[in-house]
Amino acid sequence: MYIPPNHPRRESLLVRERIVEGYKKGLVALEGLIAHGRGECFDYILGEKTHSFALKAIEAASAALLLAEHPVISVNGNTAALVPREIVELAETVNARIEVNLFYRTREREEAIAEWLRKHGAREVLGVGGNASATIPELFSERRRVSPRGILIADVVLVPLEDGDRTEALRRMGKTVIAIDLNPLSRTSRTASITIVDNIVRAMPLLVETAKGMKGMDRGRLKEILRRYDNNRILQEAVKKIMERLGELSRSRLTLDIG
Ligand code: PTJ
Repeated sequence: MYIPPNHPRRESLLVRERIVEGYKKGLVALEGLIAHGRGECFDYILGEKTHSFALKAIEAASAALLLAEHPVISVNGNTAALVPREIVELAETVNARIEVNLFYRTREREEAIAEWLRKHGAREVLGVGGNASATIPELFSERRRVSPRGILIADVVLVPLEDGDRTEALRRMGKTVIAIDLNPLSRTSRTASITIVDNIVRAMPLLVETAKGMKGMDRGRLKEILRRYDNNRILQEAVKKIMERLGELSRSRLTLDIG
């Protein structure tokens, strides 16, 4: 679809087109389009920019990934469609494995996503077909099926656009869970160890850049960053920002002049 360069909602519409394209390519679930719309709504309220609470979470996430022994990036349809290059770059930077893990799992979509990631440079993609032969306890969705070389043994898992049940199950297994979710009130956001409240299209490039920048830091400094990090405070800051933005808007002129 052609979007004029001066369209006021151009950036958001271009991202929406990428999700639709992802659906047409067989990467994104139909439900993924709805999930994206929910994200758009929060992003709109947050002013479609990265705030300081997200930057602090990105720093902590980089520290956790760099300190991890078995870091894993869990990839679903929306994530694959929006940030395939960044997934591969982050995996290379922090030495993480990439695993496809779908809520609405089908063999076709699993394979299409793995192929798409390989096309963007991924050397190995776990979680496809018989490869996902282990099970996460207490989880009943298709997300329970994981790779014994990936999520099952991971100590740190990055789960962009996740569902609450699995975040909780992974935490119960003692893993550090990093979420990227525009909704600071979602169960995922509230259950994760580190929540990046930002759009994945902005957060992932920043996460790659930050992790690259912190790669040379000594482990003591990385541990100190993690020790000081407080996810509850970060979520409170995100909710405060939403209130602030709505407060400002409620006091401003809302009607638009058209002539
Ligand atoms: O590919 P599958 O089968 O694994 O399915 C993936 C979806 C995303 C459909 C599935 O995980 C799902 O239904 O997710 P939920 O429960 O709708 O949660 C998605 C969360 O991601 C919501 O809290 C949204 O606000 C948030 N979100 C949506 N788009 C973005 C986002 N957060 C950050 N960046 C986005 N672009």
